[in-house]
Amino acid sequence: MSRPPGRKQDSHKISRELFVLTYGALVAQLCKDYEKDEDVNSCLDKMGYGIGVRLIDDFLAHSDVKRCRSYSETADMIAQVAFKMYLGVTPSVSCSSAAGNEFSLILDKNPLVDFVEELPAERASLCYCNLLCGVIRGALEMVHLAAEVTFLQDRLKGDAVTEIGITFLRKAEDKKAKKK
Ligand code: MYR
Repeated sequence: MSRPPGRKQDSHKISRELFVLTYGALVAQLCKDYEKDEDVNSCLDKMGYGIGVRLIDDFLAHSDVKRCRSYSETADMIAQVAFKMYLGVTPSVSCSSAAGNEFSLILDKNPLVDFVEELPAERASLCYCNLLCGVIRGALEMVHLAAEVTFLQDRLKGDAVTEIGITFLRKAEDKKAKKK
């Protein structure tokens, strides 16, 4: 039996909406469980890390990407391939350090907050989407790239854009090589 056109797109939309709503329920539950925003943020980051270390296999299996030769290529791949694949958006990328290891992903649209108007006043330090930082950190670690990933700006907090900062840290091998 043939499928009516548009059906697949509809089901993707529904599952994305379900995912976004489920994510909101998760954050709401963590806010009940933890009084301090910092604890919620850290919990989301840890959960994201656990997802990232598993997600990388799926990403490499389905994206057909080659090994990146620079931090810049890796940042572009995260924005153009991974974000597009899993969230349906493509952040713009800019390098923010002379050393070439710090990048910003700027999201004009963040699907994870589709149903969120604003953060409650008593949750001003909440990084609502902190799970994403953990996902990126965990995935990168699996390809031997240590990185710090944090939200630098957040539209939910009144900033003009949402910006995720990725700082690639020196690889363990680089440090050993320098000591010799
Ligand atoms: C390589 O050089 O071996 C490839 C590096 C690929 C890194 C891909 C990291 C994926 C991050 C997933 C983020 C998903 C966010 C929704």
